[in-house]
Amino acid sequence: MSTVLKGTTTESKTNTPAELPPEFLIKHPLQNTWSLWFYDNDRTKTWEENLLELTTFDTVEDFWRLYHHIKLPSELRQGHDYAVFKQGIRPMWEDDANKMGGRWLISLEKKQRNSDLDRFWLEIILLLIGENFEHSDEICGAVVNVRPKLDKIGVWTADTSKQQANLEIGRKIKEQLGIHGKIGFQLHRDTMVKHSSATKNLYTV
Ligand code: MGP
Repeated sequence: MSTVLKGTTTESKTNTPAELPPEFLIKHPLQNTWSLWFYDNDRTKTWEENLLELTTFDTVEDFWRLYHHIKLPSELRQGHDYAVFKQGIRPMWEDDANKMGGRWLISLEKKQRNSDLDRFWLEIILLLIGENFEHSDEICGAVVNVRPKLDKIGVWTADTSKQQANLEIGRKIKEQLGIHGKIGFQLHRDTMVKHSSATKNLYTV
């Protein structure tokens, strides 16, 4: 966990809970419980062994507390990932919830690590946990890969055959992130067996 925690800072003195009005103590529940995963990239371990479920959260307040205590994607070491998935779904192709699914893929150029990576990742998490898609039930989770070549953010959905739902999700992602170019949706079963760096798109928006 220390790899993802921000350095300790001296906390400013805040009011104790007893001094706050009651409305400040109410936590706002999320529709789903979400898990935060971290991919460690330890070369002595298998891909699956490197995948660690760090914690879960199910309120708005617990999300922000977590968010402020962990490193931003741009602060992670290259080769590391974060994933935020609905509790019970592992961020891997093999999970039953992902087997028939795919991902909307946002590839970022190197210079976008400074300008866009952290902002895009936060926007995506807020879209997910706020259930801001018309077809939120189709959402499994999202992954950010920090890589020397291209950083990537993928939004994973459950069923590639649901064209309308997937297109709605893709359009919403583009609109929310302010992306002007095209983004593509790829089947996990194609990504799994790809032989070149490019996997063909099933949908583009
Ligand atoms: P990656 O971490 O998703 O992308 O996959 P990266 O590092 O940018 O590499 P590229 O291939 O997209 O250019 C890297 C490798 O991790 C894959 O080739 C697999 O070997 C392994 N891997 C990634 N995922 C998401 C899975 C998964 O869901 N299941 C399994 N078994 N291996 C995976």
